[in-house]
Amino acid sequence: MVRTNLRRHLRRAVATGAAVAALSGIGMASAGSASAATHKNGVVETGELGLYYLANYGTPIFDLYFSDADFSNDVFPGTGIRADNNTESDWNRDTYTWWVCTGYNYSGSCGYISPGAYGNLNSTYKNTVSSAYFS
Ligand SMILES: [Ca+2]
Ligand SMILES: [Ca+2]
Repeated sequence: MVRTNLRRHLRRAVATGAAVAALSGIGMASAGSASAATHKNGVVETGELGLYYLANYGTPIFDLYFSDADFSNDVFPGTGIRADNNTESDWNRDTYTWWVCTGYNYSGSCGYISPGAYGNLNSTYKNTVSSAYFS
């Protein structure tokens, strides 16, 4: 139920920039009934960074609540698809800035995703992200 709603509203937000306000409203409304975000359950909850397998928020989703220095031991939750070097779009649903890096242990090229920001990863980060942290 929650997953379905999130996906529907995310798609709306992507399709029309004007829906961003509505998306925020949904997040606040659900915060009262939902508990803390569940790390790596395939749903981008409040406080998480979502990294998507495909561009334009195509699922499955690798969702991070904690920083992860090495994606090589991760798959997209519920799948056998590796998360390392395999993500094409992002959604920062956190109040912190998240950084994604092309190398392990936050090395290589690192780029930031501001709180609330979402988009397709550019050519530097598309299918190259191997670690991520918030600050
Ligand atoms: Ca989650
Ligand atoms: Ca890991």
